Order: sequence, then C-alpha cells, then structure tokens
Amino acid sequence: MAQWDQLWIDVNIATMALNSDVPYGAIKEGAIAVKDGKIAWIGTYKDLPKFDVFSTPIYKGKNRWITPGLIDAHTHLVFAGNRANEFEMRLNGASYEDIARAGGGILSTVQACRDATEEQLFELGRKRLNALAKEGVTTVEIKSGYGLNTETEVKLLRVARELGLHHHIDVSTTFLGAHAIPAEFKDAGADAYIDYVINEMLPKINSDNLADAVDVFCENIAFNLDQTQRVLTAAKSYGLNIKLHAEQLSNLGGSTLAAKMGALSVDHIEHLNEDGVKALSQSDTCATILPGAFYFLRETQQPPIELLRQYNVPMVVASDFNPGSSPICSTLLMLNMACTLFKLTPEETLKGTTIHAAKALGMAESIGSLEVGKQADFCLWDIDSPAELSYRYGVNPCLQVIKNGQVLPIHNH
Ligand code: DI6
Ligand code: FE
Repeated sequence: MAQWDQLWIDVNIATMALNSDVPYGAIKEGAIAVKDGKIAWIGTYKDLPKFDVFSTPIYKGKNRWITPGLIDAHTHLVFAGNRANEFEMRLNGASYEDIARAGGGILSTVQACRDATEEQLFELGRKRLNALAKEGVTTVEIKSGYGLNTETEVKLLRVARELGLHHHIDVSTTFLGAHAIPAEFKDAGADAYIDYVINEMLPKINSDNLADAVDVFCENIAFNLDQTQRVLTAAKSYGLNIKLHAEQLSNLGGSTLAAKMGALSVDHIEHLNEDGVKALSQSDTCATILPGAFYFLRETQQPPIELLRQYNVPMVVASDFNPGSSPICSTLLMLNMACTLFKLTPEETLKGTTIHAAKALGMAESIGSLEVGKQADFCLWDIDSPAELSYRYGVNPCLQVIKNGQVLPIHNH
C-alpha cells in the first residue's frame, strides 16, 4: 500500500510535461500524491493505487485546475527607492537626457542601493516576494546590477540569497555587475570598468558563492560584444552559468554570441533577427521575452515570435521587475501581456512561466512541470480552463500554493 504525506484529488492538472501529446499536458479528473516534498504519483483518479486512507491528508480541488508553481526567470527585484519622479518628469515633457543629467536612470537606483542597509533591502525584497507568492510564484531569479561596486553588488546578492533562505519562494541569483558604467568610471571608460568587474567583483562573488549565474547588459548604451564576451568567459571559467540582456534596443549579435557560449537564456530580444534565432535553435539557449518592459517603455519593435516558433526555440516569459523599465511586480500579469502584446498563445505563456522558465534557470530536472520525482511545487486555481490564467487579471484566482508539498499560508479568498 502506498504511503504518502499528502494527496490532492478532484482536480484537473496542467502538468506542462513536454513529453505529453495533449495541450498543457493535461490530466482531467486527476490526482497528485506527495512524499517527502516530491511528487510520488500523478495520474487520473481512477488509476490511483491503493493508499493508506486513514493516515493520508486529502485535499479536494472541487474540479479546479492545478498547474506547476509559476517561475519568474528574470527579475531585478532587490532594489531601493523608486523612479516615479522620473516617470512623472517624462510625462511632463522631460527627455531621457535631462533625467540622466539630473542623476537619474539606472544610476539613481544605484545611489539608493548604495545608501540602503541590508535589512532595508531585505524588507523590500520580502514584501515583493510575498506579492509574487500570492499569485502562485514558487521560484524567482533575482539579479544584482544596482550596486556597480564590489561592496554593493555583494550586498544585493547577499540579500537575494538571504531571501531564498528565509522565504517560501526559492531564489536563483544572478550577478549583473556589467549593467551600466558607474559615475566613478566615467573617465576611465567601459573597458576599465569591465576589468574591475572581472578582476575584483567576480572572484569575490564566486568565492562567497553568491551567484548562480552571470549576466551582462549587451547594448549600445551599455556594453559591446567584446566586453560581453570577456565577462561571460570569465564567468564560465568559474563554472558559473551565463545569460544575457540582448537585442533589447538594437541588434549587436549578443544572442548569437551567448548561444555559442552555451548561455541559459537571452533576454528581451525585440531586435533579434533570423540569424540570431537560428543560432539559438542550434544551442540549448532559451529566448526570454519581457512584455512588462516592452509595455512600460512603449516599445514598438516586436520580438520575432513567429521565427522562434518555426525554429522551435523555447520561449520564456518573465516580469523583468525593476524600477526603471518594468515596475510591475506580477508574474501573472505577464501571461496576459505576452498574449495581448506578443500574440503568444495561453499555452505558450504558461510554458514560458513553468517548464521553459525552469530550463532558463538550469532547473528543469527538479521544477517546472508536474512529473514523478520533481519538487511538489504547484498551485490550485479557481479556474475552469488553463487559458483563464492568461485571459483575465485582477481577481486573484490562486486558491492554494503548495511548496515542497506544504500548503503555504496564503489567503486570497
Ligand atoms: N534592461 C532594462 O530594461 C533594465 N536593465 C536592463 O538591462 C533597465 C533597468 C533600469 O532602468 O533601472
Ligand atoms: Fe532585465
């Protein structure tokens, strides 16, 4: 007789398993059993094996849907301050240059982060993770990049690691020292700053085990292809995963470089062309689209969704939550935005925030789909079909969040 710790019945399950031949990998009238925080059994209720009915807690889903816990594979969610003043200035007619000259943009967030204590940053991050957890997020990637000196980059990554230890949500950390050139390096230039990133910051961050991956903002207004390659090569020499902010505002060929170097993902990619998509298709690199930044910056250049489909490149959907280009702390809203702004299908958006997002974090072995042996991270939703998650926004449909088999104390209803 099977011995389980928890059992869910009377549910429909969007397993998101890639080897399934039905949409969403759906199992209608299904059941999920959990043992030691992992999925021990999943299938249709009528096939449920014999189990100990007296000792197993049973949750009944009233024919609602279960999906994997959502995964937000691209955020900058540990930051201090906000940029509402710049938002207001721009809407009153100020240009980007005016704002930059007044110390604004990324560098204003850098100043706020340098001034903040670790406790303050932790508290800000904790509230943001709470908001994400309420809408079914169980794993989040958090980047640094608002420190731009060793002390503050280390502080931001330490806070991200601490959040992962103390919050229900699992956190994957990414070092983005090469996000912008700090004021101190204005005269010395970008190459000198990259030397500092590689020779000073990276060894410290690696030896303190603060980052799971390394990212670079590869763009005309940030770092060129050569500088990007230097940082990614150094990261790989430490055995760290790599990823890239690429082709957001122009096409520098960052995606092709990243794909050839074995990056987990290339992110933004509005300006990606067919050669770049081909390079991705010949690699294991995911394409991460960030509709929140596209929306907030009122961009018009669409990412090449149809080409990505044709070439079978896994698409990831993430929030890019940050104070400058995507001040939107909602992974769930991204499902809707990816459909309305980029014409993804609801199934593609759900893959992009579950199984493909897991791949983009190098965690597809343990999370992202509901299959035997994977972590029991899933959500029960007050919906009649999985497409409702992409269709509607506002009344939070998340009834229950289950992390490692435990029901989290989250109350939306
Ligand atoms: N791309 C972006 O959209 C953000 N960073 C990046 O590399 C912008 C971050 C900010 O404006 O604070
Ligand atoms: Fe970003």
